[in-house]
Amino acid sequence: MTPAKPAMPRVRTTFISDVHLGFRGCQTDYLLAFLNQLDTEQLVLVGDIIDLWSLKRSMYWPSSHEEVLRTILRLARNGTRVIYVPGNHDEGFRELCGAQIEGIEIRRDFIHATADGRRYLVLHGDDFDGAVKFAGWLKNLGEQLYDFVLWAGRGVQAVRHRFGFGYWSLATWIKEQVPDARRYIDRFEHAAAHAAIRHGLDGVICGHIHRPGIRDVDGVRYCNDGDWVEHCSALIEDRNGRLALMYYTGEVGLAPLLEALPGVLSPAQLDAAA
Ligand SMILES: [Mn+2]
Repeated sequence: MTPAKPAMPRVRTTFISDVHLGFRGCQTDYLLAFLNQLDTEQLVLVGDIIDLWSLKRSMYWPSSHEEVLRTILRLARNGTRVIYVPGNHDEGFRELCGAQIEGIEIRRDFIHATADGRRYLVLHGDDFDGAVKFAGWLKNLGEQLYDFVLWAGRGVQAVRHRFGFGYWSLATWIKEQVPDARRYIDRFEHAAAHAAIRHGLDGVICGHIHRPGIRDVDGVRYCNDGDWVEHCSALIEDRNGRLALMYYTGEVGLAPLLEALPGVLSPAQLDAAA
């Protein structure tokens, strides 16, 4: 007898960004495993889903990248509300803001109301590059060097995997060694938080800097859903409106990870509460 598949907790909203399809650094295996297990009422794509800059530099479009798009379209067909907020690497899609294509709503930004009534500004985050007034490590390092570091990191990861070590990102480690990195992140977080304050909202949800995090900044909540190049992270809203970050690098099934998030009820707990 095969053991019963653990039931997947249903979450209210899943935010992901900075997937960078068309770029070699995209962790499609983990992302596909994540999306194929996920049971979410809403999926919000917070920008840089397709990396048009990278595709312009060199055409790279393996079937796994195509499969990510197919999986997202399938979720939309099967009743998940999908909202796409283009970022700077997929800026071309901003011309389609306001349109609905294959059931996917395309928006420049929008206000997300959580189940407990809090209101968050959702946008990619490149809007704050000007306010940060600091080129940031991505530009300092240069796109080409970032590519190289991610490539080298995959080599390191392959060796680690062979010897049974878990996922680890060379690019993240390098950025942690850059003294100005923390200053850049602080400025970005403050600029994002102040956009929420200006609009009289409870918080902001964004991506862009490839740095997942949830923090209270100047009285509002700053949430960054991270990326699928280094961190393989998502921001999850449970049925009660609580927001939590999760990381998925495929070592275990998704169900136990979701159940371990604060506030996410397992199907059994939901039954007991009904
Ligand atoms: Mn971006």
